[in-house]
Amino acid sequence: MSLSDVAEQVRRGEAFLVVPHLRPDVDALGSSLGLAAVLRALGKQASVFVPGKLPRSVAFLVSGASITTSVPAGVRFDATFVLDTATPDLVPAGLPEVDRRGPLIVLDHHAVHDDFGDLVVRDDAASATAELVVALARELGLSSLPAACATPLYAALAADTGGFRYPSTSASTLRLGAELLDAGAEAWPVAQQLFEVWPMPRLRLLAALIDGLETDFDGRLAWLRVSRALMREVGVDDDQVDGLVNYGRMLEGVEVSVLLWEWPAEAGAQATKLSLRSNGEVDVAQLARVFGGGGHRAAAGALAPLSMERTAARLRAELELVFRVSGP
Ligand SMILES: [Mn+2]
Repeated sequence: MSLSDVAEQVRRGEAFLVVPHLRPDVDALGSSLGLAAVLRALGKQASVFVPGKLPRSVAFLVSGASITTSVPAGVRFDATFVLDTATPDLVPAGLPEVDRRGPLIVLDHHAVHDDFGDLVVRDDAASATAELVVALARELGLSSLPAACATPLYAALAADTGGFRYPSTSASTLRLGAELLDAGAEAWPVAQQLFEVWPMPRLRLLAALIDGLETDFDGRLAWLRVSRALMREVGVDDDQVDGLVNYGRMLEGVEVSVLLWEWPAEAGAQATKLSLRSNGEVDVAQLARVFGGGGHRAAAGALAPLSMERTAARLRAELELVFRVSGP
């Protein structure tokens, strides 16, 4: 399937539902807000549906009524877009029945993913899902990008490229960034929201994490662990743990950084969230796959229905194979 099929659906429809993945990150929500702005610029109706509590890290993207926490009643959508979502279990619950939501259109850039959706455009060469939103806008004949999509799409690009640093950053990524600045995005305020202005509890959590950092496999692996007890002690919630795995990768010699994160489990069950980062040598998306997750070569994650210790043991066994193959 191609963007022209998706564009055809848009041309034929009037009202669209746009949904980022659960606990949306900046690319998921920024792409959703950007797509809604593109659809509105074409004279369509668009609702961005984000149920539940909005992660603090993406709150800066939202103003006024730009998102809704419940699907508007009585509206029949011509299609529902699901953005930046690798697996169906990351699609939020509460979507309308199929006769009210229309076909499910997936726009995504995850290399490792499940197959779901009625129309799927997935390009793992795209640095962010935001790139696909812009490509769709062009396919739909928008000659310039509407001002309302500038900041959310610029933020999405900057977030998923680590501030235009990761190998996914191409000349066209930078050209698109420039175009979004021309359309009204501001580089420094976005960068501050993405990479600076941390609340004190998050800095304290980082200090505790670095304090507890352990290396393994002759320094090629960094382990970071976050327990619920530590989170309570420093006063952070789950959305402030996101992204801290990157600090393990900063240590010289580390090829893979693992953050194990005790997940709130129901009815006595145990669960552990894994965040994985690599310097590009090891494909951590394949490791995440072992635990039913997905992601990109250098950044991936999963939720394991296991205790932290059992998750660590299972992952270590996998890593033993990986490191044996790739050699020192
Ligand atoms: Mn993304």
